[in-house]
Amino acid sequence: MSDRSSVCVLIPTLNEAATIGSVIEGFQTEGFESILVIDGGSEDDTQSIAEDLGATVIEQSGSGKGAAVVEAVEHIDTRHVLMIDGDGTYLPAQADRLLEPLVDGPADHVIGDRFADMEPDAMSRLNRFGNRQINRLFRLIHKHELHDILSGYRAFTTDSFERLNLSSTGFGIEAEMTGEALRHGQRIEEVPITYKRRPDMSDTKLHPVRDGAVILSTIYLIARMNNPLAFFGSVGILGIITGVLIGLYVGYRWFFVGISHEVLAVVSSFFIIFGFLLVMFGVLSDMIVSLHKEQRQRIDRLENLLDREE
Ligand SMILES: Nc1nc2c(ncn2[C@@H]2O[C@H](COP(=O)(O)OP(=O)(O)OP(=O)(O)O)[C@@H](O)[C@H]2O)c(=O)[nH]1
Ligand SMILES: [Mg+2]
Repeated sequence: MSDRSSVCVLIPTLNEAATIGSVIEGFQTEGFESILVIDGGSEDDTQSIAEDLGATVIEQSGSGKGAAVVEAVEHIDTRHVLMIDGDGTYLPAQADRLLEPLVDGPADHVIGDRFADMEPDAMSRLNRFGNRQINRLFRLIHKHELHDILSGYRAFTTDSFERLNLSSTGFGIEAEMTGEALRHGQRIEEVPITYKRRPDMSDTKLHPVRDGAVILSTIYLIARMNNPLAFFGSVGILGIITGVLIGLYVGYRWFFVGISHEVLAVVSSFFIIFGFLLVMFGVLSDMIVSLHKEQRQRIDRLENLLDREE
């Protein structure tokens, strides 16, 4: 069992009265004393239940899970943070699985992989499909083998979290944390966990279509920083393909029908030139990112050396 005193359990909540009590008690049974609930202004008894059990409760100043997590970490002064949803879908008894790679091993950020052991109806078909596609896209962009980047059960060092540039206020936060951690060269590990379904009397806060779109646009924006070639290149190649298709049509009409389409020919050239420019821009940005990464690794090494000497 890892040392509990270096860990703060962080629980973002919004109307989770049905489950918050058992989540907190679960962690107390496991020996955790520092439990911080960051509440989004629940209209049920979430806050009072948590307070009665001895947890620290803060009401967030803005709104959204992402904003809540960022605000909460500012209040934390332990070395490690264990983050979990308040909806009883994750098991406090599996805390050590997430903490061990952090406390004993080399990891900076540990993600609980829900797909390792998921109750059959824990995720709707739409959510499961969306999750899988999002993970696939993320792997494609980052070339890093992760399978559940949107998991809400994770552990990280407070230090490593503070280095991330996070701007997602809502459910984009998990994707952004993962992408940012990779961009900063942090060591991410995935461990298998159990994912249970929400109890009947509690309501999800996730809107699959709206939040799915937010998450996808977050991933695309992170790609701009981590893999600009994919970001600009994909749009560029789309432009080139569009231009070539229009060009083929113009050529066909000219050769076989004898009609010339000057305006379309100009549009086609525009798309092709614009596409090439974007791809070139992507290649150049990619070089800048690589150089920047090298410099940052050097700075990180120096920082670590200085830390050790102090
Ligand atoms: N502080 C705060 N917490 C929030 C907010 N929105 C959601 N949460 C909490 O964030 C956690 C995750 O939200 P869920 O609705 O469970 O989202 P999910 O796990 O992706 O979806 P489910 O599959 O339905 O469980 C829960 O503990 C929510 O209570 C918010 O605006 N502010
Ligand atoms: Mg949940």
